[in-house]
Amino acid sequence: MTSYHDFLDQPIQLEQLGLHVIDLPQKMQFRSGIGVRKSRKALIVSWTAAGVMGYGECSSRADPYYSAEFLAGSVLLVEQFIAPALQSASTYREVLQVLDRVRGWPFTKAAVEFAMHDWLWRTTGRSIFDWWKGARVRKVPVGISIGILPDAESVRLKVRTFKAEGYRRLKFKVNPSFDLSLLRAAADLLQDAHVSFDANGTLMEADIPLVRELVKFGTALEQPFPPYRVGIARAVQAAVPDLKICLDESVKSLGQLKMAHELGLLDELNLKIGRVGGLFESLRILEYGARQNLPIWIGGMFETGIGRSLNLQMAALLPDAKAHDLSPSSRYFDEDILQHPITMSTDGLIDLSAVDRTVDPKLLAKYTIQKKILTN
Ligand code: OSB
Ligand code: MG
Repeated sequence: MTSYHDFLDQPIQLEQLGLHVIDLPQKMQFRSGIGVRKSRKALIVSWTAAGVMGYGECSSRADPYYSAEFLAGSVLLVEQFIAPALQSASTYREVLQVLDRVRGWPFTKAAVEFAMHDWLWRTTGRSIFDWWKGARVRKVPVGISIGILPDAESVRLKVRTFKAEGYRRLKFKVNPSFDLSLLRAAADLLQDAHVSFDANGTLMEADIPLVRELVKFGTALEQPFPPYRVGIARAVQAAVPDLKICLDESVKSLGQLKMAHELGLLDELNLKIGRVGGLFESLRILEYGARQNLPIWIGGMFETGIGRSLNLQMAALLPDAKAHDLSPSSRYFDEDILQHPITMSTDGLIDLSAVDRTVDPKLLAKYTIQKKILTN
């Protein structure tokens, strides 16, 4: 084999596809431009054959407010269209062909690929990452995404705590009513920190004054405008020449990334493996980024350890990234569904060699609120 493309020739088997809807309580609520969330409701796909079970997590939200995908729809899509079509697939490539036929729904399709890939890895010890030719790191630098907070005191407290925990970037969620005085009240603490902002597509031309203030921090502004509102982006870019844009929601495939890049709509990419439809597409995006000198880092969606451990493997292929949104599970959940929760050192690194991806079936069952087993 000479490249990760050849890995798609790997034969696969499938006896049962499992759909596990979990509801994992969060330690605290999280407010962003999207809304408020209190627990992680998600679909976990299991892929079983030859006595081995692989798992894949669908990162999208239960509601359609981040992207068009939503949990109940993901379950229906797999049940009615993907599972029946998988019956004839006998290689990795054929599974991707089944998934490619479905328009949209990248997170859901990716979860099926993740489960299959996990099964393949547990069965053969081989993974698509083995065929990546570029450099990689063993320790992955981590940043934290901070929800919109109610007052200056909580901002100071969080900033102090997260700096002490070692996070290498503090990413603040913002929206059009974001109160900059809260940040000013923490200016002394933020001075030596790497600060960035994520608007989750909520800003418009009217928010130029806010954008002007945010760019003073010198970092890219993540998904400032709603996806595909090129006119707004152009207008704000013209009004605020220092604006650097990091795209998230807008980029759902390599094709969309190329288009946005050619149109001058981004300076860096928050790559969520699920959002672009999976592992294979993500590796193609990594190659494009390397060729074009486009900075890429890996984003998260509050995954459980199942999704997080995969995100971390992808992040390891980006040696130049300063920080990825991949906080350890303990930040969100009292209990994860891996046997051993993922942990971060006080210098903000997660050591991949210490990540054990074994799922605890008892914990998975404990947090499962709906389950379907589809027999192939
Ligand atoms: O916009 O990056 C985002 C979580 C859910 C939905 C969208 C986003 C996020 C995050 C969380 O920022 C980052 C993380 O998982 O640590
Ligand atoms: Mg984002």
